[in-house]
Amino acid sequence: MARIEPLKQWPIMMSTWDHGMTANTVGFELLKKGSPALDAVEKGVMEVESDPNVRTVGIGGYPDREGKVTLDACIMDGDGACGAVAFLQGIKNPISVARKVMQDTPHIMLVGNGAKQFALQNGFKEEELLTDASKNDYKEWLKTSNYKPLINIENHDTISTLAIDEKGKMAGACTTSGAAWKMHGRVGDSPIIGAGLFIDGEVGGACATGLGEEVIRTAGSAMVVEMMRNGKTPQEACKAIVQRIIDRQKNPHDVQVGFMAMDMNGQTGAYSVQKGFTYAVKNDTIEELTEARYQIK
Ligand code: SD4
Repeated sequence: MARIEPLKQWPIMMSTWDHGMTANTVGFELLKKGSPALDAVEKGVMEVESDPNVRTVGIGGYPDREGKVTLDACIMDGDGACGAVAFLQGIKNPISVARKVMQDTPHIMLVGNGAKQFALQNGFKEEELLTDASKNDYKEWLKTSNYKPLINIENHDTISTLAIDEKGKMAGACTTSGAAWKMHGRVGDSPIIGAGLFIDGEVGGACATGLGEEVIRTAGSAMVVEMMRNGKTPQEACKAIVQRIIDRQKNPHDVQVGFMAMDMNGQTGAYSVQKGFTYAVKNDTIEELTEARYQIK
């Protein structure tokens, strides 16, 4: 019997939150020109990192409780190549530093001063990332210094993105300023391969946004990809990990986590703990922003 080939929807790109539309526009243009998925995801999220009005990624991101903007990012492709930086200060585009770590070092992750030193040695410019808006918000926050490390509706919006290029290769990227008012030195899920992002070229990819501690605890993105390997659709796999996270909570209403996934055919899915998680998808026929299904009504 003739084998029916599944529908291939590539090139395709999907990215978290409303600013995912911006990342997709930049990345998809590259995909259409035949650029590799790695370029598309890097350049797509750089656009968001470089926008001071996006308060949760790159320059202009909310600072930690000491008033410092510290950035986390990682990048990965379907062959298992990956790079990451964490607790990086003074460099606007951590995703590009992560890519350099991937391509030019024998390591996967550099953190803090070491990551900064590596960036400066590789031609990245040091910049003030604390904008006037962030300074003002920090001053306001200092009045109460209410440290509530829960990510719910406000203070989040990491950009994570997955893309498949014209050759059918997948890559993904994830970049964030992390939880607002976090402890100095805190690193979330976003730069951790397997937590904030995971790609397996035989199966597909997944990425996360929201309360990073819960994503790390469940090895969230790696788990979604493994569930897809075992037969779940991207949507079913995202739903299953969200349910696992909810089952661990005393008060699931206090927590927001969202996952987004794509298989190697370009079939997409997303799911979140609560209402409000949006994601953008773009290919030749679709350009849309969708609110993910969620578990807690
Ligand atoms: C973190 N996961 O640092 C990130 C924050 C985030 O949407 O994704 N917000 O925990």
